[in-house]
Formats: sequence, structure tokens, C-alpha cells
Amino acid sequence: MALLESIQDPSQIRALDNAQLEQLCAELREYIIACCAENPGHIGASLGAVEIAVAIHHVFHTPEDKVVWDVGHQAYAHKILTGRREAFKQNRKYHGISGFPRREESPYDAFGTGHSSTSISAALGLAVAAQFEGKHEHVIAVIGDGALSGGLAFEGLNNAGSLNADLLVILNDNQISIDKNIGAMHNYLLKVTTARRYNKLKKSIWDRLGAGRLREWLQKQVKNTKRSLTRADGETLSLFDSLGFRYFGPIDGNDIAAMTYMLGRLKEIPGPKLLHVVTTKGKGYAPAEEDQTVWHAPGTFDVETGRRTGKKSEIAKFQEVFGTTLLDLARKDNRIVGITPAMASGCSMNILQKEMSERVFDVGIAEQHAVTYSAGLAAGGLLPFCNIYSSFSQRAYDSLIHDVALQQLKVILCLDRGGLVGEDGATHHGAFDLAACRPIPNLTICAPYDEAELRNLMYSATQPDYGATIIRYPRGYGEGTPWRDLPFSYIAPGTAVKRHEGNGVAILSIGAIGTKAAEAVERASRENGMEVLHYDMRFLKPLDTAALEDACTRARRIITLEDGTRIGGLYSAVAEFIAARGLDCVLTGLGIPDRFIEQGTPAELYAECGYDAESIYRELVKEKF
Ligand SMILES: Cc1ncc(C[n+]2csc(CCOP(=O)(O)OP(=O)(O)O)c2C)c(N)n1
Repeated sequence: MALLESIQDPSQIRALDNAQLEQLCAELREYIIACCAENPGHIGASLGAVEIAVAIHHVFHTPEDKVVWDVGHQAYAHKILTGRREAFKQNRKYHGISGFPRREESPYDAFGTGHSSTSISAALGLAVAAQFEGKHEHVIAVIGDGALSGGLAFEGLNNAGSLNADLLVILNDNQISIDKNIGAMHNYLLKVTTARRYNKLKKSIWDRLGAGRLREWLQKQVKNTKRSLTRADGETLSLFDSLGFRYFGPIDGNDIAAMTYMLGRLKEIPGPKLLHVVTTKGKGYAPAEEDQTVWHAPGTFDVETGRRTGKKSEIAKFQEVFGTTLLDLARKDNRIVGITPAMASGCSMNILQKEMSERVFDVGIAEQHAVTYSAGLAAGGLLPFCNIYSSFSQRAYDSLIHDVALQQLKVILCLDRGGLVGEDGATHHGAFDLAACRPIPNLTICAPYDEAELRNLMYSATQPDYGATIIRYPRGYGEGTPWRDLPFSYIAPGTAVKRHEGNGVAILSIGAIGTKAAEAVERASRENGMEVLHYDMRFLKPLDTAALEDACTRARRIITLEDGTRIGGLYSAVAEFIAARGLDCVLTGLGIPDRFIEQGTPAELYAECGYDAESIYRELVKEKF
């Protein structure tokens, strides 16, 4: 790692020759693999983008020239090269560095990312701002073929193509998203990269480059590549060209010499340009190249064997409960279909997909479209289960209001990864869903306490009493409650469950975080002889007002608990209830405070936010009067 260790600053990369750059790429790969084996992260995308990162820092004058990494999960080489080599060992850890670019982390992180498809819009903003200030800066957006399926990316292209800003978009096409990339754009890119002409040219050009000879000839050929492709495959270039971009490529994005050469040329060309590069996800590590979906974020592993070493649990994840239950329901009702915006394996909709592929629609990284599309399916008589990670569903807020709720269309929106998610940090916590959805009319909003309740709520939502419904549950393992093959049991909307009888102090929880309340309640009983009344509210909307009245009659201290922002969710709903009835209660809200929470293990973050079992217990036994 001699070369990598000597790089303290990206300006040193500018002085390296091709052989040294190649060595640097190899050392970076070795380092990323070694670090991620012990401290897991998004290894596949980052291995594939090593040459892109090195070439950018070699050719451009970062940080004055700016690079925006779409999603940002592929930016590990960039982080390591920009003063965070040691810090990378603490990647995604509590008080360590973020797994995504962050403006507050480094001047080289020109724009914070985490959610997909933002890079072109953000980079365009930076480029136009630079123009306004008379600065001659280069701005580069690096976007994957998966991220390009997001509508926001098209909005950015559309806008950029009509302005004259100096923007370079590097399209990092590895032909996979997390799962198989799909959609018309994917088909189009595939057509471009598999065009015989491209393959022939690529081979003849880069073979010569490898030999280090005939450089002038090579330069001429590369120069002609675009022209010849334009002529021969007018259609091939029409998409980006017709959007006002100058299109270049496709070239091999894992070939450092080709990349630095191309970027060097493009640096001199003004206006909006798009360079299409083809890379291999997981490049340089055989197991990651072989199973690119698993190695998107594989957990810990043994470097030598590629064996994944993460703990296996007998307990099912909520995701498996969702996926299996959806299949069980779909077998009974052929109106049921599944919709996922590019997270089929993440949310386990692939369980249904394996058995009934025609009933699952992976719509690409397109959350807004996923919800409006589901509304259309519902209007057409189907019963759509649309599954979106809570934080990504923020994109679909208007679709939920305008297309689902307003028209009273029965879409069952399953929000996965509700609450604090852990190591992915601030961009990925599902903090706002409950609070954001509560004001929307015509919605039923619920959150299961455990696996069995998730299964039964999914079933109940298909029944006639339910209209458009949100079922929100966390990332990861449940409590081990039996659920598999359980006969479905109907849960009426707006019904809470009393989990513990008590007086004086009441805790009202919603969702799986309620199991921590149960732990604290049990401890208060055992250690303090205190019997705390515990209601699992289950529904944020409609609220079980009888349960609330009971709690406020029998307890003067009421504590709400939710794995979501305190503002606007259950705490607010109970406060409104108490205020409207003029009840004599003292209310405390446990939940995510009014700030963004960084990365860490869920246990560390619950403790930080004051709602791990220990903090809840302390709150219960506190003398408040
Ligand atoms: C709005 C949003 N939806 C979903 C995701 C989850 N996600 C992270 S990376 C990724 C795939 C991106 O594919 P691509 O852009 O091709 O990059 P690659 O990982 O293949 O390098 C997805 C779906 C996200 N980060 N943001």
C-alpha cells in the first residue's frame, strides 16, 4: 500500500503517471476489501467506481472543481483519497464517518447524498452558481444506470440540456441496480453498449493502449468514436444529444488510462456533456463480481474465501414476514399485485416474484411513480401492495395525497425500514413517515408490534373496512413471535391492545418499539413494584379513543413512545386528544428529537434519542409531580 499511504491530498494524484495510477487503483481495491470485510459497507458499487474516482482526482482540480456522487455509496475511493484513509476504518460507525458524502465531513464532498438520482440537479446548481460568480470551475455528476431510472435524474437532464452550464455527467453503467436493472432506459443503454461497432472499436483501441504504442492513432480513433457512432447509430446518440448534451462513449470505465485520457479531453469542452462509461460492479474481487446483488452490501466476510461471516439468526426479519405473507395473500386473491421501486430483494418482494413474477412490478428507482402507478392499478380494479423504504417514500408524498388518498383508492402502502435504521445514517432513517402521513385524510395508518401483527395487519388491510392503508414496520429482526403459517386473524381499524394492566403511569406505544416499552414496564414492576398501564396503540389513524380515555382516566402521567419524530406523530396526536378534552394529564413524548440523527448501531441510536429500554425504564420510574 506504499503509494496509497503516500497520498495525503488529491493534488498528489495529479502528478502520477498511468502505471502509478494503475497501482493506486489496485491498492485502493485491496484497502476497500480489507476494511469492508471487518466493517461492512457498500463494497460492490465502490469497487466498480475506483477508476472513476482516481481519474477525476487526477484530471480535475478538486475541491475547486466539484464532484457530486449520486447515492454516494460508490464513493469509498473518493473518501479514502481525500484525507479519510484512516477514518474509513470507522466508516458508518457511531461517531465515525458517514457511508455517504457529507458536506460537513470534507470540502471534497461538494454535495451530500444518500438518496438516488439527485446528482445531476445538484451539480447543475453548482455549475450555474459558479457561472454567476465568474468562477471557472468544472462540475461533475457521477450517476449509475440504476439511479438514472429515477425521475429526478430526467428532470435534471432536461433542465441542464437547455442551459449552457459547464456540466459533465459521467454515466457509470454497470448494468445492474441492486437487483437486475430493468426498464426502457436500461434496454437502451444495453443496446448502446452491446452495439457490435462499439465492441470492435473498444477492443482495437484499448488493446493498443495496453501495449503503450500508437498513442496518436489511439487519440484519433477515440476522437472518431463519437462521430462514427453518431453516423452509424443515429438512434444510439439521439437520446442524450436530443436533450442538449454532447454524448461521448461508451468507454471502459475500469480502464484508468482510457478514463484519464477521456476526462482530459472533456475538460476542454464547454457546455453540458455526458460520458458513458461501462464498469463492472464488484470489480477486482471475484465473489463480488459473481453475485452482484448480494455483494451490494454483503455484511462482514472472509477476504480469502469470500465467505460471508455475519451472524445467522433463527428469528425472521420483518422483511421475510412481509414477503411470505404477501405470497400467502396473493395465492388466495388474484387481484393482489406487488410494486417495488428497485428494492425487490431488500424488502423481500422477491419471494412473490419467484413464484408469480407476472404479479410483481419492479418500476426502477421511482418511488413517486410507484405510488401513482399503484393508484392506477387500484383504479383499474387490482389490489396493489406497494412496498417502499420509509425514507425513500418521502419522494412519493404528493402521489400519496393527490393520487391515492384524495381519490380514495385502495393502495396498501407498506413502509419498510420505519424508524432508526442504523449504519446508513441520517439520509436513511425512516423518521418522518408517521408524522407526515397523519394529516392526510382517507388513510388508515398502522404499525405492527411484532411479526404476527404485521401478518394480520396485511391480511386485514385487504378486507372491506380498510381503504388506502399504510403499514409501517422496522428494518431487521422481530422478537421471534410465531407467525409462519398462522391462520389470518382480522384486526379492526383503530383498535389498540392492552399489553400490561396498571395505574398512575401509562405508556402508549406504536409499532415494534413497543417491545422495548414492554421490557421497561416489566422491569418497573419487578424492581419498583410499579404497575404501569401499557397500550400498544397499533393505529395512529384512526386513534383508539376509548383506549386513550381509559389511559387518561387511570393515569395522570402519560408517556408516548414512537420510533419516529416526536413532532407530528403519536405524541402530537395524544397531545391534541388531551388538549381537546381538557384532561388533567402530564404528557411526555419519547421519540426522535428535532434534529437529524447520524449513523450507528440501532442500540446506540435508541440510547442517544432516549428510547432504549433503559431510558424508557428511567422515564417510567421518574418522580414527575
Ligand atoms: C430514492 C432512493 N431509492 C432507493 C435507493 C436504494 N438504492 C441504493 S443504491 C441503489 C442502486 C443504484 O444503482 P446504480 O445507480 O446503478 O448504482 P450501482 O449500485 O449499480 O453502482 C438503490 C436502489 C436509494 N438510495 N434512494
